Amino acid sequence: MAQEKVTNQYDESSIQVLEGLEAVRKRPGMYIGSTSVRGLHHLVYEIVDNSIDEALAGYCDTITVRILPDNIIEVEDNGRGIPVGIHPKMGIPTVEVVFTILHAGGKFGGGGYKVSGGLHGVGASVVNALSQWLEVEVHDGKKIHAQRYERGHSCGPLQVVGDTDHTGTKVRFLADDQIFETLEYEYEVLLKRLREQAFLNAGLRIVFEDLRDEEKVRSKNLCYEGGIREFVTYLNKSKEPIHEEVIYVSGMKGTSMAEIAMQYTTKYDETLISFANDINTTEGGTHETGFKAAMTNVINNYARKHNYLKEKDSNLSSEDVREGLTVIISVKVEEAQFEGQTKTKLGNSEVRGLVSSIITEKLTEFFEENPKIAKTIIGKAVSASQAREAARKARESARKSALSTSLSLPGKLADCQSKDTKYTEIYIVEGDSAGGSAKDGRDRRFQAILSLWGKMLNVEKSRLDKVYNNDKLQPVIAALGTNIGADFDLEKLRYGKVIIMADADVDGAHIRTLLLTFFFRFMRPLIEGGYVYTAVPPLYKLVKGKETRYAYSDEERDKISAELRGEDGKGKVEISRNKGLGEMDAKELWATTMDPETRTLKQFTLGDAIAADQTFSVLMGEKVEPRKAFIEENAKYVMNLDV
Ligand code: 1YM
Repeated sequence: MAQEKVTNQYDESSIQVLEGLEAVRKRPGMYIGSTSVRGLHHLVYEIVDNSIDEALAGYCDTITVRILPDNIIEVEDNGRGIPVGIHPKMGIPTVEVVFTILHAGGKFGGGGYKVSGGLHGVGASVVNALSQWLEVEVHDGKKIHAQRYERGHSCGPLQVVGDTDHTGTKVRFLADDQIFETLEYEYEVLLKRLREQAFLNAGLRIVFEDLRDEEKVRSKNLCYEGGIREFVTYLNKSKEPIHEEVIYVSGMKGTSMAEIAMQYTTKYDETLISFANDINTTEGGTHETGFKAAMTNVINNYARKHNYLKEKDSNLSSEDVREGLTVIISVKVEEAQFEGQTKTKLGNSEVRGLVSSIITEKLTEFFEENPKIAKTIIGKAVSASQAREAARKARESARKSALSTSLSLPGKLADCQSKDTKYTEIYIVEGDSAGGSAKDGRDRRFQAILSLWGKMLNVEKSRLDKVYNNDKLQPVIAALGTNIGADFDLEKLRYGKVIIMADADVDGAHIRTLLLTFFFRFMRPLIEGGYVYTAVPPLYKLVKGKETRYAYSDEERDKISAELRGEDGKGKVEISRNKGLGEMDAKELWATTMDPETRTLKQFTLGDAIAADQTFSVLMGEKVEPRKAFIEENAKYVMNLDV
């Protein structure tokens, strides 16, 4: 019905464009990427983008985004309000054109930086087409003009519905359940994107409210006067910067502009996030390549000029100069070209030169004015370069020694006879006495034992080169045969199961955390593939006369104890706590912990490994406060472990 009414209003040429909105419903993926929860969130971004355009044009300073009950979205801004006058070509109010006609963009109003791949207000009609209903309200300073649409078609003419004393636009919509797999918005996902937009538009206030559950109302007031500088501070809040001030440089050329904010931390990885017209360019592009090339040049030139690099030294690499760097690059270009698989790669070639010249001029200037900061940064890059060189050497010597293959298997490895990974397993055992019992008690046909000794390695503080040379982890790498990091090869794994066997006390927990963290960071496919297990030794030993039984929990202990006493409840059952693996003899260890027929194994998941990794970071990292908090919080747990 609604459709008939609408089509009657238009002339021939506009009927053709009307079919455009049907095309959006037929192939939604082409317009918003997908109909999954991702596409659903995209609807919100499209409407918010129009408000942000208005902010960029300088007419709007506050945007409110609300998730209302039943997943209705409301976006409101205090801009000029979408024009309500009759559109000269279409003969209907411009606001109605904006919402009901799929236009190419750029035709309505000019100037400013175009977002969403260069289309102005074009998202509004797409959102409308993909909504069960949408209502728009325009405040023009005097009157409120309102119109409602259902699945893209207006339900009636634009009407004045009241008076107002301000200007702005309010849009409310319910996504179409005929189109989307789910209508449930994720608060955190929307928050992340809105926060990003607030950082990118310094001073713009974005209020975000989740009003779906009246008992769990969430709201955020996002406004950052410092813009992308504050973005860097925000990203570094749990890291340790090596210089206090966030470095900020910006510049313009023609109608394009670029700004860059950055700060180095003690971390080893790099966080580089780039935007073009407020769109996160995850596939990179010319702004990123310009930045990287110029950074490398500037830092090498400065290092040579001030003698941090001697003539004989080779240049610092592109990776070296960005180790531990957190950087935001934001560019605004009038005709942005988005390329790549997901249209998130910036193609404009002039931007490479713009970013590169800003870094070359302004960063050099900054270094000359702040020699202390320059020295710190170059020191970091030089040590990155040395670590890279050391890692390369260690890798090479590891490769060479791997040539003498199984000869280089560690001395503490008691290998098994079978080579068939369908059956083989390796027990990694902490401590020599437990290792001895395990070696004697095992089924040598398919069970290998590796005893670990030597100092504990602080993985958090180590780079790859230290891992290669560490006397505790080296035997593990050699025994498993897979190598590590970029050289990891699952095909070369020598056992079908990797079983960590350690005591149920603090030391045992420590070695488990260490190994799991190590696997997580350097042999992740091992955990992802479900190859890593922990053996579960018994907690109690129960003896009555000649009969010995083992219990793995308190409940089991009580049950077995009752069984042993028998019906008459007579006879003394001796119950002892298992002190440790080292105190079991070979037979006991086999019967309780190693016999595939009776033992319990717990398979480690990626979740366990991530938790271990975090525990490790906290326990071994450089920050004292979180470590203290962690230990206090877990004191009870640690004591329980320490049986
Ligand atoms: C909650 C969504 O869409 N705000 C918004 C949109 C527009 C304007 C202001 C606007 C733009 C211009 C002139 C111009 C749009 N207008 C158009 C079109 N908020 C929201 N606020 N006057 C007002 O660009 O010249 C498209 S979007 F085409 F009608 F001008």
